Amino acid sequence: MKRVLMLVALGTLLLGACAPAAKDIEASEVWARTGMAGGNSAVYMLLVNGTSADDELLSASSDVAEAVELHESNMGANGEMQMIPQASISLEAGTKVEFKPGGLHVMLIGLKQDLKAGDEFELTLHFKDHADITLKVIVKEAMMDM
Ligand SMILES: [Cu+2]
Repeated sequence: MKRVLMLVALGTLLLGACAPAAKDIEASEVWARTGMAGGNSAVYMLLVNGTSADDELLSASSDVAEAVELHESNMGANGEMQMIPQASISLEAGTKVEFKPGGLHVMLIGLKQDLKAGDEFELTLHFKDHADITLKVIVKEAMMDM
């Protein structure tokens, strides 16, 4: 009886040691730039697909904005930053996609409330295959414009 209990305890330890490697789709470093009610903001994150299946981010939703879109900022021919709406963002198995100022971002259009540094809100990601993932987003002051 005692030996069985010890084996169970050891098994739990081994499982615990394996846990940190991402075996799922996970988002980290999730933050949004500050914004005013009626204005816009953007959410940035590191999205990792630790599964063995390709997937796609199709859309996102949040209660803090009238509309949420997937955008990519690009330098236009005239030297001005443009934001191009993305129908979806490919997330191949074992890869990561970085959403950052000047690149991919989740655009929050028509904020229903001020987003001040330190505020938190929820954002839900919708995938082609994976179940929805709801994230806690922390608002920060951004150094760079878009
Ligand atoms: Cu945008």
